Amino acid sequence: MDVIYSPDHALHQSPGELNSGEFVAAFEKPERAQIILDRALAVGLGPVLAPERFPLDAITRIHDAGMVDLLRHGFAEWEKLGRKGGAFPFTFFTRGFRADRVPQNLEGRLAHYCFDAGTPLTATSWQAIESSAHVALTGAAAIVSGASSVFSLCRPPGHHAGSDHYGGYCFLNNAAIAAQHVLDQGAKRVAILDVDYHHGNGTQQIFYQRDDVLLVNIHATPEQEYPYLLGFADEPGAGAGEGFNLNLPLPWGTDWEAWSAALETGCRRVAEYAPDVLLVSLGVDTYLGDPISQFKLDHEHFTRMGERIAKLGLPTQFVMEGGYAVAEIGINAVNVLTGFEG
Ligand code: Q9C
Ligand code: ZN
Repeated sequence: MDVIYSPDHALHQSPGELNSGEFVAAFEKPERAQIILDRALAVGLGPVLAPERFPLDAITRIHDAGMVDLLRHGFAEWEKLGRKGGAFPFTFFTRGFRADRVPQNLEGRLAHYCFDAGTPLTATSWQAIESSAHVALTGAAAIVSGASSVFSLCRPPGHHAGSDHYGGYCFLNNAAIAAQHVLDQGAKRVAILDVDYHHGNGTQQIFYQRDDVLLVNIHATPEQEYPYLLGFADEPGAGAGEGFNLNLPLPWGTDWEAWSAALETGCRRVAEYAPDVLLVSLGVDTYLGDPISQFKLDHEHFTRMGERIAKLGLPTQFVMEGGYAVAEIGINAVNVLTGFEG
């Protein structure tokens, strides 16, 4: 399958993140995408293509214009204030605060839109963020043109970014932007299967009230794991979207046996929905060696995962999300794709 990749991802290099009360080196780093690309080339997965450019409208179909403006221009303001390091908030929006007033002040805008201290903006972050969305959009366009599968090697990842909030190493929701593009080009129904270790809270928020996107999420239970505040089993969707959100939370320590049972449940729901297109939010932080995660999948399980997804027989776009065991990330991600190809 074609691999969509831009070297511009390396323009986002997080200076660090808050982890258990300490500022530590970022887990989400440029080597991740480079190693996945190297592995894709080594196994001859397919031609590597550069992304096309898309109008900003393809992004603001999903995201609040004020948030996009902060991502584009926030760091320049931060720099003018003489700040060192990446731009991120020190105070956060929560219950009781005014949701209807977007502050003009930079600190206020960061507090309004950003929900954690792991997602800093740097001088060149926007170029990487935009390129990642374009990598997703180019993959979506390939599917619209009749490709049976494509791999969008997105970085930074996207599934924690909601319509008007960002965090969890994610700025723009690449998978959601791709899904909307496919719908805007005439598809009637899109399913998103999110296999990242963490719950895709942003994707859920974006499509929660809609029935034209089915979202199935397999992830570590928020009772134990980030993002803590969303991703429980009793979140079925609302309004027209009721019945079109399926969360399959699993406890720390989950192995392939339990994880693959959830995949089976999720795949059956996708098949029942009979979408025109399947998008896979492909995180491989379910790997047993992942430094921030607590599931127990090994290399060969990623191959099995790809094989099961292929059995759905749907045009499928894979969009890269998380995975932080950098040395093994290429093997794990590409195993899903070669498993899919059979
Ligand atoms: N103790 C994705 O996988 N917090 N994002 C980690 C580590 C944030 C993960 C803290 C995890 C975000 C796309
Ligand atoms: Zn993750």
